[in-house]
Amino acid sequence: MRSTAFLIAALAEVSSVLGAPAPAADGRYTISAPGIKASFIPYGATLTNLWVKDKNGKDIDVVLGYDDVDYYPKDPGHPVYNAIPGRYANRIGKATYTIDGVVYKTQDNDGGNTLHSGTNNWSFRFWNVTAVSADSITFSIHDPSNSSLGMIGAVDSSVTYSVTNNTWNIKITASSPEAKTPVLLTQHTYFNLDAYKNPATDLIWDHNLHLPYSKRYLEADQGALPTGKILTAAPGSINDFASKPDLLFGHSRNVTGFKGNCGADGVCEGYNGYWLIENAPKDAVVLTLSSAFSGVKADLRTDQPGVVLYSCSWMDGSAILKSTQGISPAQRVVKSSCVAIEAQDYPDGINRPEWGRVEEQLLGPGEKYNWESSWTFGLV
Ligand SMILES: *[C@@H]1O[C@H](CO)[C@@H](O)[C@H](O)[C@H]1NC(C)=O
Ligand SMILES: *[C@@H]1O[C@H](CO)[C@@H](O)[C@H](O)[C@H]1NC(C)=O
Ligand SMILES: *[C@@H]1O[C@H](CO)[C@@H](O)[C@H](O)[C@H]1NC(C)=O
Ligand SMILES: *[C@@H]1O[C@H](CO)[C@@H](O)[C@H](O)[C@H]1NC(C)=O
Ligand SMILES: CC(=O)N[C@H]1CO[C@H](CO)[C@@H](O)[C@@H]1O
Repeated sequence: MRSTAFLIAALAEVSSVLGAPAPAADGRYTISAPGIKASFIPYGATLTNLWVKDKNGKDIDVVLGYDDVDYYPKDPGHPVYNAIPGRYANRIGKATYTIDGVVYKTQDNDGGNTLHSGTNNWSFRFWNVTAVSADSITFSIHDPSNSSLGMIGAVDSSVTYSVTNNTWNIKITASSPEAKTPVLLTQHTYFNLDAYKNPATDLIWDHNLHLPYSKRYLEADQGALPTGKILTAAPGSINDFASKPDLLFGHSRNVTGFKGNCGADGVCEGYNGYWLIENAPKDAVVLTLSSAFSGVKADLRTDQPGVVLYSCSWMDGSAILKSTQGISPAQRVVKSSCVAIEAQDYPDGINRPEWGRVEEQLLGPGEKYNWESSWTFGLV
């Protein structure tokens, strides 16, 4: 009798003949191109591993995650590791928004606000794999109307990840054929470009961060909800990443206010906010993250008007590392040891007509949502 293992092997052979890789036994799909290799799982349309070359020519896995793919849905912390949160990422202020005079209440799951759409969050769902090749994979999701409180009208979305010569490309599309609804998507990617292998520190503060087109950022309250005000960072000040290409991410680490710079009445250290990308030429690199230790440099290009930076203040040291990362089995994902970088539209823009983003953030019949970014890896 033919065993399941035999059938899986036979299927893998057929698909490799066709050029389409089958998933590994644990369900992970791996795609590759010169200088880059990436693995994904259907849960949350999640990137689990991203290997690029370090300064010694070695492959280094630069994103956070778990070896055990079955642990992602169980993880009580659920940091949205490299997944697609939706249908409206980040916060909806006071768990309320209004379309054409009708007030909608969403779920309060974040101190009075809605975070990542509450129980409607796409990062907790198993997406369908709708296309796969040696260097590309597409995940799709059908999100029924009101499948959580206050998000009316079905939304269909898909994300295509592909790799080409040192570059990870991400394209997201969505449509909302039944009703006008808030849609704001992102790839919630967590980096540590040293793969936790720097003996001097696991903290992210020695990475360099440059956002040449991001002098301005959104002021936020203690709950990380934008207040509506747009502020300009003075050169060298705590929220400045625009004035110089060689600023350390933690350049203000020892300045009063660094602890508390991201709210929670002084408890959130570092960054959890939104920087505008303004007057960037088409296809310009809008953000560079790099590390002298590994020598890896990551350049972001995006069609989005800004980026969320979150420096992992809420990581409590309980999450384990992948076997591809770290230098000791005792290492954990400690506070401020990573950075999530999320290219997206203005958080809570549906509630801020003064920003002029409301129409951009509502998707309705006959319209198409498009989101595109890429990360190109090289050496510093
Ligand atoms: C996956 O596809 C099936 C069949 O079309 C559909 O019933 C299901 O809702 C889809 N899953 C998601 C997450 O969209
Ligand atoms: C959406 O679901 C909630 C329950 O979760 C219900 O109270 C509300 O009436 C529903 N809204 C619509 C428009 O169906
Ligand atoms: C691939 O990338 C490297 C480094 O960025 C570059 O030198 C090379 O020309 C690229 N090759 C192709 C085929 O684009
Ligand atoms: C900032 O503080 C850290 C941790 O206390 C320390 O290691 C570092 O030397 C300080 N840097 C400066 C420039 O004072
Ligand atoms: C934070 C939060 O609301 N998480 C929810 C995301 O969605 C899943 C499945 O719909 C829920 O089980 C989680 O509680």
